[in-house]
Amino acid sequence: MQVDTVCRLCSSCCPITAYVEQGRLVDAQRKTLLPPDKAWPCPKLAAAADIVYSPARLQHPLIRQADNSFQEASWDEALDLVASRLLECRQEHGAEAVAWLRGMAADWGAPWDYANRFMNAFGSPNCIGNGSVCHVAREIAHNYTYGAMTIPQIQKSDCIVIWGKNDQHTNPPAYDAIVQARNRGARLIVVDPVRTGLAAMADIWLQIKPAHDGPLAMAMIDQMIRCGWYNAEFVAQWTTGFEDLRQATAHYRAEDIAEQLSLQAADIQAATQLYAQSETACIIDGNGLDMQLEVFDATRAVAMLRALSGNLDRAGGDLIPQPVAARNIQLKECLPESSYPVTRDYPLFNSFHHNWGLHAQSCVIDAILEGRPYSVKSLLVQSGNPAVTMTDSNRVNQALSQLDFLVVIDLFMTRTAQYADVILPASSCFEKTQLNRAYLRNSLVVLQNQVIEPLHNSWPDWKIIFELGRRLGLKEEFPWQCVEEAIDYQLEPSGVTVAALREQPEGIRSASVKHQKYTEIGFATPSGKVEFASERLKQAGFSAVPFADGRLDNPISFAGQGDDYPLIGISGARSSSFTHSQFHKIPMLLQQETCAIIDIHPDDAGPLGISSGDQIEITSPRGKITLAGRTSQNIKPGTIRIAWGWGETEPTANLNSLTDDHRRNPITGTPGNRSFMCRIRKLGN
Ligand SMILES: Nc1nc2c(c(=O)[nH]1)N[C@H]1C(S)=C(S)[C@@H](COP(=O)(O)OP(=O)(O)OC[C@H]3O[C@@H](n4cnc5c(=O)[nH]c(N)nc54)[C@H](O)[C@@H]3O)O[C@H]1N2
Ligand SMILES: Nc1nc2c(c(=O)[nH]1)N[C@H]1C(S)=C(S)[C@@H](COP(=O)(O)OP(=O)(O)OC[C@H]3O[C@@H](n4cnc5c(=O)[nH]c(N)nc54)[C@H](O)[C@@H]3O)O[C@H]1N2
Ligand code: SF4
Ligand SMILES: [Mo]
Repeated sequence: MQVDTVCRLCSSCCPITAYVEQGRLVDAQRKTLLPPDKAWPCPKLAAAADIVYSPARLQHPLIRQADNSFQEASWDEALDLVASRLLECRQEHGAEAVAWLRGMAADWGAPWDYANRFMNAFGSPNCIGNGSVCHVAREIAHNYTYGAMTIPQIQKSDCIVIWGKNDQHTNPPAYDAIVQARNRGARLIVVDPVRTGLAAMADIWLQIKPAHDGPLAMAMIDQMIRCGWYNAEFVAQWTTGFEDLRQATAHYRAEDIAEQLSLQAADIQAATQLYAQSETACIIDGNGLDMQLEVFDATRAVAMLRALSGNLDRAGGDLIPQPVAARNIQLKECLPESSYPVTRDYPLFNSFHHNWGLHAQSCVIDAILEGRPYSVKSLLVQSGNPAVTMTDSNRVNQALSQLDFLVVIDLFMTRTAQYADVILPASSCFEKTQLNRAYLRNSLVVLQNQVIEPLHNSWPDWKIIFELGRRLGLKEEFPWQCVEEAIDYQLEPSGVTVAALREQPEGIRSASVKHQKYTEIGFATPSGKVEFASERLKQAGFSAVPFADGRLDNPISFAGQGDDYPLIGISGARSSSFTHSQFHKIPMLLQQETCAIIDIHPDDAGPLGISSGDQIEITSPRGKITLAGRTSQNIKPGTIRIAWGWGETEPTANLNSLTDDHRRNPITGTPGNRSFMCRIRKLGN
């Protein structure tokens, strides 16, 4: 039997066909426009059955005993215990002392809405996602510029700019599209401090100094304006603040600043000319801009290039999405007016989108450890592994151990779950039907279909939340007996149903794709135009224009701490074989990548007597880790690249033991765990 569904082993949400024999998942293939032998393979999907049937899967609910061991329990026992402890906590400390912390795994679609609905109905404003270190921090910057996060139209583009993204490892459908575009002659510009596969195939690769993307974008804007390489008609009619932007960019002449970005002015100029003078051009921005202290203004400056070049919302440019008309089911209106979330200090980030909710995740740790702005005593962690993936692991681990009550909903016994009082075993993505946000974003709805029955005694996330809600007296809020009912309710305004989606596995388009929609409805900003200068930001005490003060220095964690930490540590890159902290115990995936590696340029390795294979200790002001060294020309001298995600299986290689959560972006609360100062030494010396 074969089942059309969506893979959720990572956030790419690829449409796939799953093959089932006698109720068992045996294989899965990604659907692609390319011939199968030409499509980029995904090792995680190839290992899907090994992941699903891994002997390490959690099989039953577990409850911690007085002697600290875990005892298997029935769902009734476990959920009754969770419900009674949450009610006790609410009684004693108020509902807001209960928080829900979400990782990326169970999706940002309906499962995110269910968690928000649950918390809002319970009375706590604290349902918090991890978007401050992921793409939501970029999304707000797009939003403040032209009202929505754009989608690059790779297939029809003459020039593709890849800015801090590595689709070859993180998004195979996009990678296929880039390769296809390249084959038909599209030009490629890559901005990345690392020589990735995409950088190697680029026409122009700007090997930027980590975390200096904002000034680079400003230099490109400066040149476009000075050379007249911008769409003057669009700018005159559809933008505000052009003159303010022009003045700000005067600080960022390519000739003056190139050296500080580790670039050549001529390369910046060539990239700008290619981008600006291509008939159509799109920009794919990525996680290289996230987790940076300057994420907001850097992304804003990049976003402004799209508007200046006239590529906004046109074929081959960057599409303003047409969201599917879905019901907002989060029940935010249930919260008392006086309540405020632990993320209170980031009001713009909290409110920029009608259903993104809260994402300044570091605030949860502040609340647990420091009672700031008030104490969180009980925490539910769903589909995330904060002990490894959140910034400054020592601080996070201290917080997890200090909680009165911790519930973890996961497939595996993670480092986070080890702190839990109750562990609830979730079903994998192949064991449940789900509505993903990726398919609510832009007109085409594709359903993630259940492929096999839930394994062991696991439950899908939706069922765990609905059942827990009902135990807390929220029967009216969770009336649905199956997920199909819930999805149909949410999709009702669009007219799309689960039954229809199952009939049309390629998806249902809720609206036909339109370009230049702004000519009819404007942009979703207060002025209805693209805002080079934002009055909203000014009113909130921030600079209306990005980088108006001409700043260039110190956007890296621990910068300015002297010679003790001379190297810039780059977090990443992601590997095709793993999703963050996941799958490092799956033998088939481990075969391809056996251990955590740090890349060091030979110029840095030589004087320290380092050769490939040596054990290298990396130290930052927060901690130390040890990884296997590899000399590499893929990075510049002065930078090292540290493998991501190994902290789950190798705690001594946990990258976030090095990162800093003190300094954060003032708008998004984003710490700088993508780039930070550190030092290295060869062990055994
Ligand atoms: N230094 C540094 N820090 C980073 C990053 C980095 O590159 N460098 N990346 C950041 C980014 S972009 C992100 S998104 C975060 C990721 O942070 P997390 O979301 O915490 O990352 P994962 O390790 O993928 O953890 C997901 C957990 O969910 C479980 N899981 C999988 N599927 C399901 C499911 O269907 N239901 C439930 N309940 N659980 C499930 C998995 O077993 C796993 O334990 O990390 C961030 N932190
Ligand atoms: N296989 C796999 N796929 C995944 C994931 C996974 O863990 N594994 N995670 C999923 C998630 S949650 C996310 S957020 C996406 C992220 O997907 P991507 O956005 O592709 O993220 P990364 O590969 O972490 O980083 C992208 C590139 O940014 C570069 N970079 C680092 N520092 C800088 C900088 O200062 N400036 C610039 N311009 N570039 C920089 C890195 O070298 C890297 O090549 O991937 C998703 N897909
Ligand atoms: S990239 Fe691979 S693991 Fe991620 S969703 Fe697509 S097929 Fe699944
Ligand atoms: Mo992410």
